[in-house]
Amino acid sequence: MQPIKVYNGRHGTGPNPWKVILVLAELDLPYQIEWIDYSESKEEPYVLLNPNGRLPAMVDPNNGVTLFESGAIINYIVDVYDKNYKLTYGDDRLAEKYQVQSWLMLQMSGQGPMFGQMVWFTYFHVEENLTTPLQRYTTETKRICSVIDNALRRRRAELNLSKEEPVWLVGEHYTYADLSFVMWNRILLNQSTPEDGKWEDEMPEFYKWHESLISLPAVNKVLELQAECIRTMKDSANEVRNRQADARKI
Ligand SMILES: N[C@@H](CCC(=O)N[C@@H](CS)C(=O)NCC(=O)O)C(=O)O
Repeated sequence: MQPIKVYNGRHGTGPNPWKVILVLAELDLPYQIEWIDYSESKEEPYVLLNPNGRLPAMVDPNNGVTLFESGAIINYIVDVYDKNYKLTYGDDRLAEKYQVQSWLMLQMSGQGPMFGQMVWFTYFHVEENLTTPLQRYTTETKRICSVIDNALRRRRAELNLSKEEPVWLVGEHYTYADLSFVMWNRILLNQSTPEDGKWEDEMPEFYKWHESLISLPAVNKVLELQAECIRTMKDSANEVRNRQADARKI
């Protein structure tokens, strides 16, 4: 099998390409990261792969398939390559098969955009300290975390699991839905705490779930690779940050 190409923005701080890479790594599939500068992402030739001009895009030379949007790419990889249902459920578990989709949709429509806007208004927006949008996106971000925290608590009770056992969003094993949340949660948990306490106290199931996910060997390996890329490569996202900083001075 030829490696699946995943386009990533130099130097790899953006979470979305890594969501795809986590799934590829979990399925032990060969992949190759194609690095581009963020400044090249809005122009041809890249927009021929991703008309939305964002990262990631995926090219699978084995089947001649080119896709954009991380959720669609994950769906494709799992449909085509996860024949043993390591990260999903088969037609004999129809409810679970589509519940996994529900959570991926929440990740794509809720977690990604809300967390993303929170980061934007914290670090990138031209006007600094705009409290209303920041409050809105921070509240939404925490609300989504608490949706997950509550769902995991209910699952633990349904499955009668002890406090020490890991619990997952759907069924009894982790799926691509759990994995899809890792990269954004990592940014959130590394940078902030809930207003009046620690994540482990305020949202214990959410916190433990994230800890279980980042301890998975394949996930851990990808996180190390990301850290290495950030350490050793040119930071093209800095160009965006500098442009914003200049605009703030005007
Ligand atoms: N919904 C898209 C979001 C893609 C996205 O926003 N990617 C970021 C990198 S993680 C990006 O390209 N940012 C540059 C920009 O917004 O111009 C997906 O999940 O693929």
